[in-house]
Amino acid sequence: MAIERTFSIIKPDATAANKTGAINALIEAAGLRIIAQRRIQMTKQQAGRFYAVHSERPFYGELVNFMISGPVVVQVLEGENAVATYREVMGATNPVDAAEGTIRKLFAKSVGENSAHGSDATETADEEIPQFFSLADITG
Ligand code: 3AN
Repeated sequence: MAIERTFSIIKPDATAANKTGAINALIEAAGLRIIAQRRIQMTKQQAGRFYAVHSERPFYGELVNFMISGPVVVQVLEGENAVATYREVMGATNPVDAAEGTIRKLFAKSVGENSAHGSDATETADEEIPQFFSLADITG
């Protein structure tokens, strides 16, 4: 299996609920390594660019405003099949559909305030990681 990197965001609902450590424990229990991590307040411009792919969706404005409503923790995760592994750890987008024991089942409030972001492909991770980390920030 391939060692991959994926980009993760612990979203404002989860930082407000003080769940950063609990989420990191789930990430590490799944065999993923947190090889870069920073707690930041996203700007509207950063959030707008990050979610630009959803700019035509009706929830785009709400999503951008939510992502700047409080601090987030941006991360680079590394491990075997990191993209798919982390999406399994996160669970389905809507917490109602998320499997037991996943981040979204345990902590998410709604489909919008859903506690975590994870890249959907390695190509996406390659676009998302440099928006928040320089190469020098990442020590594998
Ligand atoms: P995922 O994050 O599981 O890949 P996407 O790519 O479909 O899900 O959606 C990106 C983000 O947009 C979600 N994490 C969620 O925060 C938000 N979102 C998706 N669908 C809705 C919706 N119906 N209403 C509000 N926000 C949504």
